[in-house]
Amino acid sequence: MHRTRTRFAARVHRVATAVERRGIVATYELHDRLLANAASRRRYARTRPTLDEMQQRTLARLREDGYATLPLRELLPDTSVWSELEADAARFVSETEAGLALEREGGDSALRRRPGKEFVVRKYSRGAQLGLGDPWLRLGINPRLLDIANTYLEMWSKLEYVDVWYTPPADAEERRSSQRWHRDFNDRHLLKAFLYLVDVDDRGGPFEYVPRSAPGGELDKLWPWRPLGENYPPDDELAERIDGRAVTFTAPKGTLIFCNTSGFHRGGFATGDARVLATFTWDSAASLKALSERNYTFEPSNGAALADAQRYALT
Ligand SMILES: O=C(O)CCC(=O)C(=O)O
Repeated sequence: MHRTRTRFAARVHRVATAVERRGIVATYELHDRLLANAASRRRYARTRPTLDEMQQRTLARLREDGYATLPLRELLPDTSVWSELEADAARFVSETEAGLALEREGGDSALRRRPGKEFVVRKYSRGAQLGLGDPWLRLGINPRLLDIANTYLEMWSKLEYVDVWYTPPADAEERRSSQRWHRDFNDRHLLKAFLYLVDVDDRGGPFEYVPRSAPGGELDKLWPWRPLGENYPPDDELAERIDGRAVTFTAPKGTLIFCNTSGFHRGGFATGDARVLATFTWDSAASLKALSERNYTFEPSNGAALADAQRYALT
């Protein structure tokens, strides 16, 4: 009797999960085609930003290959922006290294990690309350970056994730989770940026990407992106299919990598030095309705002037 009930419960659970998954997919598609994203597309169409030549070059590369890189200082020549980011990153690195030393001695630290991806220490992880005093949040809505994101996505985007990551050299032999080839689950309308805060060589866990594998690219049929789809194909099969076409981003500190990570990518398998980077995700309102959740709450401050597209990105 007990065995029968258990089997029945397992079946109910399976059916309930399948129904729930169908609901999530339907909600996403509805918001992508008809509701939230339709409104974001209209907003974008009414107020298309004007891009300068460097932004246009970045956009053209993104459209062609799904990625584009440039030194941050070329996009943002104001040196005070970089100095503030660098000082904040240095504080995060020294707090993280102190926490890691404590853990090595058997103590408990307050370092933030996520289950399943413990190899990354995060400045914010989830539940951060961020205002315009935060230099990383400000970078995520800086019009020099946000205008590229919105033009690439052809809609007003949402800044879904902002964080700084410290990835120590791997203590495992094998690649795990995002160190393996995968497509991000968040959205088919997706742009990420990674800003290297240290020099990253081939032993520093460089980011890697398969050009033209994002939706609309010539390799988009390889284990294609789907809402709640199977995003991690067997590594050896993928390696065989892409046949050496992946790009490895070894690059100096200050390099900004824009990338549509609904295409195949991996990284963070550091074997030499620790890797430190800031990361930003812009995606669509439909993603926030169904597939993803912001990792921060925006705390507006009185009197701070935000353009409409910036406010939209944060709320
Ligand atoms: O750490 C990396 O280089 C890869 C990160 C990644 O997979 C992601 O942000 O989706």
